[in-house]
Amino acid sequence: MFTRAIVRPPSPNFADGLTASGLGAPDYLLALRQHAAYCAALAQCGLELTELPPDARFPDATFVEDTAVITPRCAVITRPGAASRAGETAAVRTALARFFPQLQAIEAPGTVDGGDICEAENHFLIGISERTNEAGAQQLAAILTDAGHTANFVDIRGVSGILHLKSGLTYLGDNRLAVWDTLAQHTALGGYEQIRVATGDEYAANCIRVNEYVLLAAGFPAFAIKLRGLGYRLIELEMSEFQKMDGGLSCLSLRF
Ligand code: CIR
Repeated sequence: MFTRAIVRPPSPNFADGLTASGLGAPDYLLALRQHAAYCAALAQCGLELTELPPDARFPDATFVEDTAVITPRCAVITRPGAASRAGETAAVRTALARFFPQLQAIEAPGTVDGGDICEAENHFLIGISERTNEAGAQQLAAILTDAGHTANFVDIRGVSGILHLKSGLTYLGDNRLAVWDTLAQHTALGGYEQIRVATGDEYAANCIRVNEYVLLAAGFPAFAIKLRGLGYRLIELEMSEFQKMDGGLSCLSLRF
């Protein structure tokens, strides 16, 4: 069960962040409304939110998930793989220190983006990507295993169109992964029941299980029907402005 989340609304220069989506510039006011609806959904799931102030020095800082990895046994400040995002961790470190006196951290030359880390019960899938390098993945795996978790690596550098591991998959609970067709054969993912996300619906794979609900991007009716058919209670959220900046549902919060 999650009880808390950290969120950070987009700053007015949100459109200056990194993106390769080719979907055009986001509308800031619409992004704010979508962010508010996202926060309301987390509250509906029973979470108490800590809201960090936007910071115009870091237009990607609304994607707060990338700055930390939090488990029931440890909390780790990451070292984001994009130079423009490095400074985002300071405010998150301060906020998390309240809840986690023993914060750990990824050190140079390691880089880790939280979006590459998928928690599946006690096991962690660690994506190695353009953002999370092997040194960072090794450091994180060592921290997690010291804490009593298990971890393995999923190298996604050859998978086209993926930014982070969790752009392409979500752990739904009950040994189930929602996963892109193009990732499904990955050897590291063989042990899970796979709920396939069809080509064309890729953005929907970044959903999040939060207590009794699954939060899902709006606009993917076939995938929503599939999840409802499996018994999940869905909250569908408009995410268009975050999608333009290559961000998904998971990236907008740190849940613990
Ligand atoms: C970036 O490229 O870093 C941001 N524009 C989007 C980050 C999305 N984060 C995530 O998927 N965890």
